[in-house]
Amino acid sequence: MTDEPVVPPEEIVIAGEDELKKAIAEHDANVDREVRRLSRRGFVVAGIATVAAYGAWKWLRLASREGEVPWPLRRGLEANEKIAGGYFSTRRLSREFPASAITNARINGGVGLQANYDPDDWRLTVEGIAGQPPATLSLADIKSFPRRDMTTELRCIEGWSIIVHWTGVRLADLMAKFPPPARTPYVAMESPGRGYYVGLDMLSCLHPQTLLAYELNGAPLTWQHGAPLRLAMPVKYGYKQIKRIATIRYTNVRPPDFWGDRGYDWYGGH
Ligand SMILES: Nc1nc2c(c(=O)[nH]1)N[C@H]1C(S)=C(S)[C@@H](COP(=O)(O)O)O[C@H]1N2
Ligand SMILES: [Mo]
Repeated sequence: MTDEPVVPPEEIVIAGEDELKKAIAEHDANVDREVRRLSRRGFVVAGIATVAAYGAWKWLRLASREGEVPWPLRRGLEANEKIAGGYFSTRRLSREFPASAITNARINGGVGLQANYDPDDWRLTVEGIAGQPPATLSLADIKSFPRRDMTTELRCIEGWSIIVHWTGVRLADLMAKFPPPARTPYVAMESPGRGYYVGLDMLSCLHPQTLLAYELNGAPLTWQHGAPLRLAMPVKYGYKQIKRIATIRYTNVRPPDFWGDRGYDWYGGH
């Protein structure tokens, strides 16, 4: 394979990005306040970062349907949550790699996936669109948006990383056609039946390297990689990159997150 020059994607200019940042910070602060309210009710905690993270987790747990899960302390990730929220910029790009850097794909995490499904039956529902009922899209509808390619790192929090060539459409392009109400801070994504689910901040969703991907390393996604459509989001760890997305929902309430509910940092940036 000959190496193409690595061209950075063109910038996305978000009208009112600072305002949106403020809205996300305000909503995050509400989560932290709720956390502190709960922590006053007798949680034993060490340090403000732990208070916030534990509370946020507790708060998210209340909204989750999962059973009791022990709380693994992950101080590094708790610090990460604060940093990721405060300093994120859609202009800070993840590194892109030449084709020669692509590594073998790995499969990790099959929650919410099944082998025997018919991609023709698949639809994506977008909920919470400003002033409009939910939109239902087929894969052909998704492919009508401009095709984007990128070769980026997929980093799993378990300690491995691979270089992947992704093809898909920018989430920001889809969101321009189906816009959220102004200053909406969060986006929830779910696999069919909510088997797997992630919560994302709006700025990360508008990042130019956040793709709804339908191909991996030049071939249509296999079911293990999340066919027909999954998130490719190099600014976040793998656990945020939900496979087989069925629902995208804009929301003012910080959405629960499958691995967030199990103790990982809600932002999951790196
Ligand atoms: N639906 C679903 N999406 C998921 C997961 C999962 O279990 N179910 N695992 C996540 C994790 S932890 C990682 S590291 C990546 C791995 O993507 P890959 O299997 O395509 O390498 O998928 C993410 N998306
Ligand atoms: Mo992962």
